[in-house]
Order: sequence, then C-alpha cells, then structure tokens
Amino acid sequence: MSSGVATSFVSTLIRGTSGIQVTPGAEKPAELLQLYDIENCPYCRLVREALTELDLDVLILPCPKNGERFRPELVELGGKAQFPYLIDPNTGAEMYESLDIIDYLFATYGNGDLPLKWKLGRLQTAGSMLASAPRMKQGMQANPGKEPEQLLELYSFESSPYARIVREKLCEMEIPYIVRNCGRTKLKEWLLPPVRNALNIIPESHLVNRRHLMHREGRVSIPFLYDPGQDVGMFESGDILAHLNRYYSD
Ligand SMILES: N[C@@H](CCC(=O)N[C@@H](CS)C(=O)NCC(=O)O)C(=O)O
Repeated sequence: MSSGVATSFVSTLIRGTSGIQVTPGAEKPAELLQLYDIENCPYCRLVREALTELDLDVLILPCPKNGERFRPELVELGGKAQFPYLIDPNTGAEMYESLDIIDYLFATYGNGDLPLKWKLGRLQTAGSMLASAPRMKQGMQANPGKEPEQLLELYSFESSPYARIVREKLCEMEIPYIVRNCGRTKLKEWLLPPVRNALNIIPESHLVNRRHLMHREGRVSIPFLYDPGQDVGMFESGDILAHLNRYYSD
C-alpha cells in the first residue's frame, strides 16, 4: 500500500462509519445539488458525508486555495470565499455553514428527524478536523488542469480511501464533476471487491448508482470514473489518476 493510500485510510478510520452507511430519504431532488467545495476542508467533508448518507448525487465545484475557476464565482454569488456553499436549484435554497447545510439536507431529503450524530454537530466538526490532518495539504492547493467539455462522473462514497485520492486530484485540478453516491446498505458490501469475487458474493444493492454500475460494468468497485467526453469508464484509483493526467493536465 502506498503512503498516499495509507494516510487516506487513517482519515477514513477516524470518521468511523460516517460517510459510508446509507439511509435514503423518500424524496430525491430532480435537479442536481451543487456544492462549492474543498476536498480536505473538514467542514466540506461533513456535508459530503451527509450527502452519501442520504444517497444524494451532487455537482462538485472545486475551490482549492488559489483556485481561479469557481472561487470568484462563489464570491459573486454569496459574497465571500467560505466553503462549503450549497445551491439547491430545486427549492432555490443557497447557503454557507456546514451544519446549516446538513440540517437543510435532512429536513428536505431525509426521513424526518435529524439523526442523533448530526445533532452533535460540533463533535462531528472536531472529528472531521482530526480526519483532515493525515491528508495535510492534499486536495487543498490549486494546480489547474483543462476543464473537460462534458462533466466527469465519479462513483464514490465519501469515506472511501481510494475515491478520496481521486477527489483530491480533481479538486487540485479544479475540474468540476458529478458525484454518483454509492454508500453501503448491506453487510456484504463491506467486503473488499477481491474478497467478494473470490467468495462469489454479489451484494445486490437497491441503490440506483450501485445498480447502474453493476448493470453497466458487471461489478461494483469504488471509485469508478465515467468520462463521457472520451466515452470511457474505469475502476482503480491509479488508472483514474493516470487518465486525468493524460487528458486534463495542463
Ligand atoms: N463555520 C463554517 C466554517 C467554514 C470554513 O471555515 N471553511 C474554510 C475552509 S476549511 C474556508 O472557507 N476558508 C476560506 C478559504 O479557503 O479561502 C462552516 O461550518 O461551514
């Protein structure tokens, strides 16, 4: 395991089951939510965890330090460079403040009550700060790449250590992308894909994105990147990073 993946695993362990386990709400937004985001920002992580837990897809607009693609846009929209910032085109809601965004998401797209862990918002913030430490400046500083003509789609769940490495790269390159959330609802999904394959276990998820991946690719492994501009899809964080470098580095 490379040291990059190892520290990403540490961040995952620190967050326990946050950003993995899903309880989808009854209501799904018709139009994609949008999030101005910095990958290793502890506040943004909390929002992305809630999005995974509610099984909500989102358009990520990466705003690394010194970024010039989406940061100025947000200052114009909201008045300041502070992240996260959510836009919900379905309701017209727009807001800063991670805990307010999470309250909003659960109130609008959840099953009623805010789960207890999110009622302890400040505790979650402290835990998320700890989880940011192992990744230090990864996914924080801009190193812009070319913007794809069509939006990339990343099948991901927030706490996946391999998906995190891909998201960090996309953030540094200021490449916007759609997160197709693929959290877990079944115990079998906790087995790593090679173990699952060896034991011939196929966990059949009812989540749309997992089902779509299974149908399209014959297996579910996270991350999976679909690049509609090149009409290719690929598993494996290393292959995805190589693809991004090949087609989109400046
Ligand atoms: N209370 C805010 C704090 C947000 C915050 O401080 N975010 C930092 C990034 S971790 C930020 O926007 N920094 C300004 C910048 O990156 O330019 C929240 O929970 O959303």
